[in-house]
Amino acid sequence: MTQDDMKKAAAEAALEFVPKSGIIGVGTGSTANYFIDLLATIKGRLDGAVASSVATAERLKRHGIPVVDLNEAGTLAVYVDGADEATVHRALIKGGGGALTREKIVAAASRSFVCIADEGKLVEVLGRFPLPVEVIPMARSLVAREITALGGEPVLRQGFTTDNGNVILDVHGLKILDPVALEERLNQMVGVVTNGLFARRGADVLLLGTANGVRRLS
Ligand code: ABF
Repeated sequence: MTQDDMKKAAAEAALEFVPKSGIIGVGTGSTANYFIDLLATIKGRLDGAVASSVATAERLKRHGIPVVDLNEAGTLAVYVDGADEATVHRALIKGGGGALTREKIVAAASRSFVCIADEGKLVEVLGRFPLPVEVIPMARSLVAREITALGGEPVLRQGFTTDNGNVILDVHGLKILDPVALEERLNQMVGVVTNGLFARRGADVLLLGTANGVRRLS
């Protein structure tokens, strides 16, 4: 079984969390793309979807799934999205694709967050994947100094601007033993828009594609 097969299997398992009607949230990345393609097969029962990125909105539209503004959608029943790293406690690092702020907003607006990934994303300690931090451009150096003081090595993502017009610092060299505390600490830094730790509100359900089927953690 390839990594892509495992992503697809996780995406397929997420279909059972799609309600019989209404609007759902849809994330970004290759695993989320598999989910969007599968969602197209049951699109008749949905009123639409809120997208966590411009790229996802375009893919949804190509499949004929109406894209709804979150401000018009109210509370969403479920948000389905991938991750860059996950623990068995369902704490996540997200944002490798740069859409972390919108992803966190859509997750916060959803009653349930179903995370889909291949088993290669499961780690004991978060941090081998560089932690993305979205920063207002004029605060880039200030925030980088504060992150360095915390023991991280921030690297500016070159040639990248977020959908919100900001920059991303990818923080290397972290061993994140207390993801909730680090998420809160980073959120308090002036100039930080969002960080890629989803720990205060992690996934409610984690569906991991493995060589032996889909492992469900909830
Ligand atoms: C989004 O897509 C991001 O939060 C994460 O960075 C990425 C995972 O991508 P993939 O499914 O391609 O590994 O969910």
